[in-house]
Amino acid sequence: MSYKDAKKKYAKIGIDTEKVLKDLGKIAISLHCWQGDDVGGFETTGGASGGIQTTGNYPGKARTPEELQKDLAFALSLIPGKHRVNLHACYGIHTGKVTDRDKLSVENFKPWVAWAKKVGVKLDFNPTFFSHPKAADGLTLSNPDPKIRAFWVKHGIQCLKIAEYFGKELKSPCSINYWMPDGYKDEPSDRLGPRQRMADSLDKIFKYKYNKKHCIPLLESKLFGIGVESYTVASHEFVMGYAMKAKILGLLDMGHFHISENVADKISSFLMTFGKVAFHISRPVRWDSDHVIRQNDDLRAAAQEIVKMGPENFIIALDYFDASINRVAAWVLGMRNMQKELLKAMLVPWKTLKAMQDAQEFTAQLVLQEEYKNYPVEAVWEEFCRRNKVVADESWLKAIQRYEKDVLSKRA
Ligand code: RNT
Ligand code: ZN
Repeated sequence: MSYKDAKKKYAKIGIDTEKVLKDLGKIAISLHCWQGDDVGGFETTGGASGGIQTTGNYPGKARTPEELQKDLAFALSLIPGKHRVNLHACYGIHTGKVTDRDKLSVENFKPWVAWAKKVGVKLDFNPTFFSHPKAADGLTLSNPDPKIRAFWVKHGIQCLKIAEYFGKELKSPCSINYWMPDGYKDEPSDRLGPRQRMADSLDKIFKYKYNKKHCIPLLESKLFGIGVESYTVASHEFVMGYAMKAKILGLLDMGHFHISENVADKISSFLMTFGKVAFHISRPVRWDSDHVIRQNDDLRAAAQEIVKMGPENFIIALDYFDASINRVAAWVLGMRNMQKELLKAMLVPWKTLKAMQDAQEFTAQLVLQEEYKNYPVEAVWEEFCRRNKVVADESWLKAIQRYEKDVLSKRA
C-alpha cells in the first residue's frame, strides 16, 4: 500500500499520519555505547564484572575510542532520526596512565564531547560500579569497608560533574544512571545493613549540588545477576523508596524483573510517582537480562505505554549486549525495532479504545485491538525512513556486511 492510501485509511480511524511522522521524529533514543565492545571500556582488557556477562566471540569488536566512535557513527547513519549516545565511565579516554574512577574528570571525556558535536548527538552517562579491583567482592556503595565505600562515593560525585559538563556543552540535559551490582550469591544474614549503607552512600553522592538544568540522576533497580542470585541491595523496592525520598528518578530495566512480570504495567505507576519515567529497553531470556530486543509482545506493550503517556515524559535508553553477532547490526536492529514499535503504538486510536473501556464495551475493545494490528504500518514506516534518508527495508544489512568486510574483519 502506498503512503497516500495508508494516510487515508488511518484518517478514517482518526489518526493523522503526518502528525505521527513528526512525533516519531522527535523521539530521541539513547544508544548504549557498551554494545560495541561487550561492556569492555578503555581501562582494562578484562570483561565486565558485577553479574553481567557478554557471551560470544564475533570478530570485529571495537578496541579503541576511535574504533568505537567510528562504529557508532556508522550505526547511527542507518537509523532514522536524531538520537543520543549513552556512555559509561569506563569509556573515559586516558592518555598515558589510566586515571582511577575516583579521579575521573571532564578531561577524560573531552574527546567524546568533541565527537558528539561533530556527529550531532547528545550524550548520556553512567558511573561504572563494576569491572574494577575495588568491586571485586561485588560490593561498592554498600561495602562494609568504609574506605571502599568512600572511593565509590567519590566516583559517583565525579560522574555527576561529568554529566553536568555533557549537558552544558551539548545543550541538552544529560541523564546519569546509577546502577550498582551490589549483592550476594547466597542467602545473606543481614538484608538491612547493606541497604542502609547503600542509602547513606547515595545520600553523600547527591549532596553534591549538581545543576538540575544540565543533568538528571536516575537510579536503576535489579532482581538478580549472574553470581549474585540471592540478594540485590538496590532491589525494586529499595529504588522506588530511595528515589522518591531523594527526589531523583527511578529507572525500570525490562530485564530486571521476574520473567512473568509485565514490566509495561509498572510504567503508569512510575509516571504517577516520579512525573517522568526512565526506561532501559532490553530483553530477558531465562537468566540473561540483556538479549538484543525484538519486536515481541513485551516491547510492544512498553511502547504502547510510552506513546499513551506521552514520549516527552520518558527517558528511553537501550541496554543489551550480544557478542555472538555483528555488534553494529545489534545496535541498528535494536534502535529500528524500538522505533517501529513506537510507530505501531502511535498508529492505534487510543482515545476510541479508552472510551470503549470506560463504557465497558469489552467485545468491541478486544476486536478492534486485534484488527488494528493489521493496519498498514509498513507504508508509514517507509515514508518515515524516506524523509529521514535511510533505507526502510532490510537492505541496511547489506551495508553492515560491507562494513564488516571493509572495516570490522580487519581488526585482528
Ligand atoms: C545491568 C544494568 C545496567 C548495565 C549497564 C552496562 O544489569 O542493566 O544498566 O547493563 O549499566
Ligand atoms: Zn539496565
